[in-house]
Amino acid sequence: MSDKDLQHVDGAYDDSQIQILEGLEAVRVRPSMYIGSTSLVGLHHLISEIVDNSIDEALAGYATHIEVVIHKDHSVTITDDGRGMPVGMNEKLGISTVEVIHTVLHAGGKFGGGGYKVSGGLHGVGASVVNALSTWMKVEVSREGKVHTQEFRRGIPQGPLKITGEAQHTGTQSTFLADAQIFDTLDYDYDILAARLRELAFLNKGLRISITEEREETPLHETFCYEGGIMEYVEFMNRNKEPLHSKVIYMEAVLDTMEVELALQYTAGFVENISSYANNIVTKEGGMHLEGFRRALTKVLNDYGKRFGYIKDGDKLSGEDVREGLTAIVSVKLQEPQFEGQTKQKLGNSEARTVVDQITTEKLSEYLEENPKLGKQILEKGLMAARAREAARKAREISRKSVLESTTLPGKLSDCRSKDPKECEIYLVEGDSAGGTAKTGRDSHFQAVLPLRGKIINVEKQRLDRILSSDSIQNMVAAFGAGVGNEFDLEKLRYDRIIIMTDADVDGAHIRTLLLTFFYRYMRPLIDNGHIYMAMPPLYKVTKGKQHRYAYDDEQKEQVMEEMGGKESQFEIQRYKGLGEMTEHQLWETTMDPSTRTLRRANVDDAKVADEILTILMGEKVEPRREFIEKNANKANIDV
Ligand code: 0RA
Repeated sequence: MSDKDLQHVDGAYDDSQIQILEGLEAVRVRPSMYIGSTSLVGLHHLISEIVDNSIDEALAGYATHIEVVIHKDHSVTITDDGRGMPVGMNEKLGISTVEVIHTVLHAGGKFGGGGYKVSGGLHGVGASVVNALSTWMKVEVSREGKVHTQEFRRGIPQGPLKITGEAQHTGTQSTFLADAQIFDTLDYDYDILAARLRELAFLNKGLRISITEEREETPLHETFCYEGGIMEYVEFMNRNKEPLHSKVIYMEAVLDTMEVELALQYTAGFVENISSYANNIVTKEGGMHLEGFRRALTKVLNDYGKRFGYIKDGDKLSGEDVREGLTAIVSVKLQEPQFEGQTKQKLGNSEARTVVDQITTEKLSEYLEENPKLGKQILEKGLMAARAREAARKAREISRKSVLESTTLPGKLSDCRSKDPKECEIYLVEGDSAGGTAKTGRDSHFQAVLPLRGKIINVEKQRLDRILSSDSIQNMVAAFGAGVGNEFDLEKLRYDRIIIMTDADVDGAHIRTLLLTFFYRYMRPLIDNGHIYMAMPPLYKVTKGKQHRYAYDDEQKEQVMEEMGGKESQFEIQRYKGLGEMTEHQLWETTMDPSTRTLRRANVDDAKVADEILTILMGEKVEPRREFIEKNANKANIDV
């Protein structure tokens, strides 16, 4: 620093001034220590620092509008209509408060004594850091009927705060040009900034925030203002989803100086989407406020469920169950936020847990009492999730057992003698009677048979969780030996070919649909790698004298008869009502003998269509897409 830089400071070339200049210099030497990085992220940080101060003024109840303008020359102006920064003299330092704010490190947010209840405080470094990292900066404060202006270059005041005009309103306007010597880029990303400003508008209901980008030929401009605050945020987050209830549940309260706002809405989906904030800062790692919310949500829904008979004695919904399909925002504003964790994005204040828990418990219980229909819907959704989770757990357990101790094969399985998976195949057969025929008729060296209980699935009522808990499915998991779900391991598969052998009727088609869907969702590699086949048992046996042939549908039957020739009365036609009606020899000859049988390999499309159909039929999707079903069911050889 040269003496010339300090000359404006009337005579006060003392220790405090030197300290200030050393402070600003430190920021320029190690900018990342103050703003994280000098990349685009750091550049955007400059705007946040200034905007945060204006947000604080809005939180204090004074500012209602914040405007951000990105100019052609890469400078940025941020304007608010608050009270205006204090312009009086700071006696201790001998300079104006405006100058203190722009030159003294860590002065942000906490200056002015008793100024704010809460502050965005993660950075708290504020205007002085922005100033130090800007080629130039200009601040204009309107208050007490005057405009007060001060300019800086690389943090150094170019003169004291001066009155430069008359003011009709109050407010603060800051313009700065980020220093190209410091930042890798000065190219602000409009979309990123707009998204952050929109988020801030959601988090501070009623606050109007606008952004203008003047660099484009046709300037971009957006204004964000949400009277509903985070309630509208949840609606926005769910805009492409199917809400379970039309109204977002919203709660707010102030307890022990902490402001808590909660908004939640369940969707028909399964993903949990909860964002938490402390003083407008996203807490990606969660923290105490989120813990309080989760704990209360689980507790309230369990209590409610028990009281109204949805949950039976001894049963319990887990946290995961009650959060399935939930979109929520937890936003707290508190006096001294403690940010912890790897990325300082976790709220550490333990009082936040108590307060959020208390408010959620009280308000949500109240809300459910008043809206029993919604209470029922939420409880049913949670119970569904609990069932699915239990079924998945069971299936995992079974597969783990079977992988570890491969001797515990299901009792229903008639395994083959060969232990070489490459030559082995397994027939999944509908019903015990057909299973018996297949078992006697097969070549037991390489062919295994697993009868599946041919119970017809009531697609209106059944969901995948039930399917997973069925004996048949569990037997398959154990027999295949490769696990299920995320733990599925193709290497462990005990059979190269898995052949679905069902009757050629509607029930058979249902079972086939169900199996394909199950493989698609829980054993996907089986489909992707072509291990799934569909057997094609014939529908007719056409006999003429000592000759006989099989036909797979009516058309083929006619064709076969024509080919064999002769009068109608010479033919004996047998129609198989099911596989169980065939003799073991017939079954072998038509469907199981590798040299004569026809197998159809199931592909991803078949499985996808099956999955889609089952999903729709089971009501996972609200809008039934009949047209889709009918169009595709044919293609995939599935009856509905
Ligand atoms: C402290 C006290 C007062 C205003 C502010 C801070 C203030 C700071 C910023 C930063 C950006 N915009 C701002 N608006 C206001 C006013 C104290 C009083 O009027 O008594």
